[in-house]
Amino acid sequence: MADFSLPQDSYFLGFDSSTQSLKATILDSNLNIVASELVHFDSGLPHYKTKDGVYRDPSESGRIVSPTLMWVEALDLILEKLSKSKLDFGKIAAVSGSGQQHGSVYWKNGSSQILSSLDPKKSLLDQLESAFSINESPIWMDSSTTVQCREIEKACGGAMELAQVTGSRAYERFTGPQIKKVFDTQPEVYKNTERISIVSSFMASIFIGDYAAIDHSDGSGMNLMDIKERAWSKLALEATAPGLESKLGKLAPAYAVAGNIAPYFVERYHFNKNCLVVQWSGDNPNSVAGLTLNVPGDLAISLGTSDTVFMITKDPNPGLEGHVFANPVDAEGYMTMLVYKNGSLTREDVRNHCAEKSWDVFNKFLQQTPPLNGGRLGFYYKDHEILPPLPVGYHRYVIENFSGDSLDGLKEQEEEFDPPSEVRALIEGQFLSMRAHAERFGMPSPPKRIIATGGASANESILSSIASIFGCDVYTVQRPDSASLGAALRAAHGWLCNKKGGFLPISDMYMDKLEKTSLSCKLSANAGDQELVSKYATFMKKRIEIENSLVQKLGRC
Ligand code: XUL
Repeated sequence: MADFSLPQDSYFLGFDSSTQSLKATILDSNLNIVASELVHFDSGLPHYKTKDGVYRDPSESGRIVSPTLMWVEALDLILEKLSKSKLDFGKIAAVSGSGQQHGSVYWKNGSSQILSSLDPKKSLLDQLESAFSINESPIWMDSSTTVQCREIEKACGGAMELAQVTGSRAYERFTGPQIKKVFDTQPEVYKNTERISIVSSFMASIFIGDYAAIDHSDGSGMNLMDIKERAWSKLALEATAPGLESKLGKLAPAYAVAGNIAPYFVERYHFNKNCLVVQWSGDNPNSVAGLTLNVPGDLAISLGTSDTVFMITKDPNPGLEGHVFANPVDAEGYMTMLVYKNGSLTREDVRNHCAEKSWDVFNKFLQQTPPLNGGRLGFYYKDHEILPPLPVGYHRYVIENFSGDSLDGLKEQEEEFDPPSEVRALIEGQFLSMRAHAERFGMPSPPKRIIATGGASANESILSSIASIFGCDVYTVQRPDSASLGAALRAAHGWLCNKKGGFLPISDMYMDKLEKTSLSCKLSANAGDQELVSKYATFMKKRIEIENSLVQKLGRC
């Protein structure tokens, strides 16, 4: 039998170009972390004057962008920082990465020339300064393209039809509607653009010194790809903008090699010239890889700037809610995902307002309040929410005399709850919403287990609320960033697939040694008692009724 083990004494480098930072994780050939690094955009590159890595445009409602060049500058900076780790870059066999999903980069006509001749004596910033036809990339937090969404859905025969082809109905942050907005509002700029990358393929392009393909998984987040064919959908392309296919270039599987590393990195940072650049993908697909989510019925919850819920499936069933993407480590499988825009920034907002800006106080409040919060239900949207589609606003309700079954006497409440109840209403609200929507999207109830990741997964009080609400054990992973770890793992997977000359199941790579690697996970909260779980089910039903009426009153249909 051929040997498909990783070469001893080699490293695999993964990045995560996310909203607030650029992170890197290096794995050795036993899949253990040997180095990691981070550049925080607001503090590490303060001259861009971003807040949380973004600009929220005060003059255009919902417009949220990031300076493309900040991502470019961060790349040199993180490589300089990593070189100080004394790790021999010459031993890095493959590089891959994650990008925040959906964000788009517009390369000006003629820029492929600049990209293919990067001079190692100059910085990336100096050389790419004039490479873009748009300097501020629209990102996933943007919600300014509702008009384009409705037009695309209409041209494709309706929201459901678009979802069935591309895996999602049209969403404001998805790349297709964003590109359509550029075409509709700045046709000259669109004309002056030779290539449109998404954040993942953009970073991969710099690494190979050429335009990289868009991988199938991140490509599923564009409203442009036929997820079953894993090819551009002609119908969606035509509904979006003319001449788009040539600006997007090719699609490729996530496990494919995008190219060899460019001479810029060989000469400036001493990478080996044979180092492979494996296709970059989205942060969420890479988290699915990094969390080793291999069993249907497992649920992963990532608690970051956005909160996301993932499941894997062989049998996609896209609908009007949630998303279906190609699974980045299964050539034929899919992953399903729910995304909440109001994640950690909203938890921080409530913490700052009600809990003296302290997580200790926040946790104390969570522990001292009873489950079901005396019937108090809260909806907290600091940013325009994706699921459900609701504008900024905080809404509070009380079910009087709530004992876990009777739902009579619902009252809307204008004023805030007392601070401890406010904290519980936020946390219960976020996870009841996740449970309700995940059940609608096919999650078994209870799920087999939950793997929690992201910043807030370090918070034990939050984890035990999750265990009580979902009624299953919650595991955590001892790693800071599953997206960059997942990218490093995929770098190794891509390296092996390349050696084999085709797809290899990723589980063959780690076989039974998972527990001995940095990919292991530990039990952090035990399933809540089943009586409480069913009371939460009743509470959740009420929450969904209120949510539906809020959407009817304030949201889009
Ligand atoms: C996914 C999404 C966010 C970003 C965050 O659809 O919009 O999770 O990927 O980086």
